[in-house]
Amino acid sequence: MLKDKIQTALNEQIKIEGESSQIYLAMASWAETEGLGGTAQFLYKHSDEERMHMLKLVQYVNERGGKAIVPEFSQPDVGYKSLTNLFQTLLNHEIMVSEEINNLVEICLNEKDYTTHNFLQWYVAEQIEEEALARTIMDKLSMIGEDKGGLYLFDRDIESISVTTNSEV
Ligand code: OFO
Repeated sequence: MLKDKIQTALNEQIKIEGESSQIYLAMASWAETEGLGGTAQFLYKHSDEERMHMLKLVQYVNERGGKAIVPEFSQPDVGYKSLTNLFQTLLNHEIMVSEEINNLVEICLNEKDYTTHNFLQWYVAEQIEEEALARTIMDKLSMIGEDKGGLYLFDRDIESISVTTNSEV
């Protein structure tokens, strides 16, 4: 049985993962309307993966005898100044999510809930990968600068990149 404190913290994380999915969906849609089809596909996949992260938490809470709360979401930003601005926003968001996961891990340790602590290790590993990928993308974009040919290749290549590379969701 989950302690109330753990259940509340997990439900907050459910909301964060769902919001991540909404944010990346809005980013994908923006990229699509800017003619950046590869980037849009990458972000649509990323949005789906965040939804799976949310789902995994919902099922975990319910399996442990708790009650998952399906949250309300606010509308995400729908416009970006540039691709660099979009991916900087994504990187900042992932850094925030990593901090939230770390806080959750700390709560589990304080509450001696080692089962949830173990469950959360998948998220800890996932955040390392997501942050690293976002930083690599930012490095590439800063190399490309205003070069249209570089941007064309970037958009073509990013479509084949997957965010989740380890284990199943
Ligand atoms: Fe759920 O991994 Fe990004 O936010």
